[in-house]
Amino acid sequence: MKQFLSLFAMGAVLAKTASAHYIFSKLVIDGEASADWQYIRQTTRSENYMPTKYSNTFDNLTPSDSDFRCNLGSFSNAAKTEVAEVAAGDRIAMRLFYDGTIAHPGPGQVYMSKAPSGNVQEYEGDGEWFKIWEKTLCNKEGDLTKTAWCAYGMSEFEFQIPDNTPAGEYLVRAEHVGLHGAQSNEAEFFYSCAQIKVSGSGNGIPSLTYKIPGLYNDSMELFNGLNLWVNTVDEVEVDITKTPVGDDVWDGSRSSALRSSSAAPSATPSAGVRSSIISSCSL
Ligand SMILES: *[C@@H]1O[C@H](CO)[C@@H](O)[C@H](O)[C@H]1NC(C)=O
Ligand SMILES: [Cu+2]
Repeated sequence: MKQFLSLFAMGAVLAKTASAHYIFSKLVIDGEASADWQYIRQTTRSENYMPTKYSNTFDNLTPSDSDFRCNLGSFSNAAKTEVAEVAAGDRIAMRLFYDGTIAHPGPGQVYMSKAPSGNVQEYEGDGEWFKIWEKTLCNKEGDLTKTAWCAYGMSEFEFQIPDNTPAGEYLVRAEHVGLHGAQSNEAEFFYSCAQIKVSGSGNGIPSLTYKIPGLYNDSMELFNGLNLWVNTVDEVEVDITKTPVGDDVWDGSRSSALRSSSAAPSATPSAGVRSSIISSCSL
């Protein structure tokens, strides 16, 4: 955020406070929030809400590392993290630590990965990941540095486990990316993973899968080069399509998903998502 200090001195001071940052710590099932880290693997970072970045890192963790899967050291807590039972088709949510809100501009997404052994508490997340939820630009006329983004002001991501998800144990990785520092290769990634056991008789096959790390890199302009204060909404959308953020989410089907030719953000946030938008500027 060094550039910010000179450009936006007031905002940048706020940016240094913990309240500007966030991490998903609670799983919400049937409207009821779990305890922090009951179902979500706790990171071993000294300040768990700090972002992961490509440069000017907090503790050397970058999106190119294995721990970009579920956050630093979190696999060491996997065995003591419970596994939540859900049915395919259920709507669940991942909520932020301290009921914080997302105070950075950028996309939010949820990925899942099935534990090949059947036991998610032993799964490092080195298998295939697929995307089940995506929120990019909801208000294209809005301020790209704030409320243009669907996720801005949210305190949780609410999403559906696709109807046809095969039964088994999965990691569910919620992620928000703050793009306010992308002009200096300092996009900020906030993410963690829940452990769930999906029941049902689903037989869907995710057609578009990713590895983590490998999902993103800093040759992608969205994370390194984009400038939300300078670029147009069209330019932002083009940059989105050149990353997995622009890929279609898997809807549970067996047929292969087509890669979208243009970003197709949902027009409205999902019904259960809190829509309170915070008005203060805390970069
Ligand atoms: C970054 O990702 C893109 C898209 O997957 C890929 O084409 C490119 O080769 C990658 N660049 C590096 C340096 O890994
Ligand atoms: Cu920040």
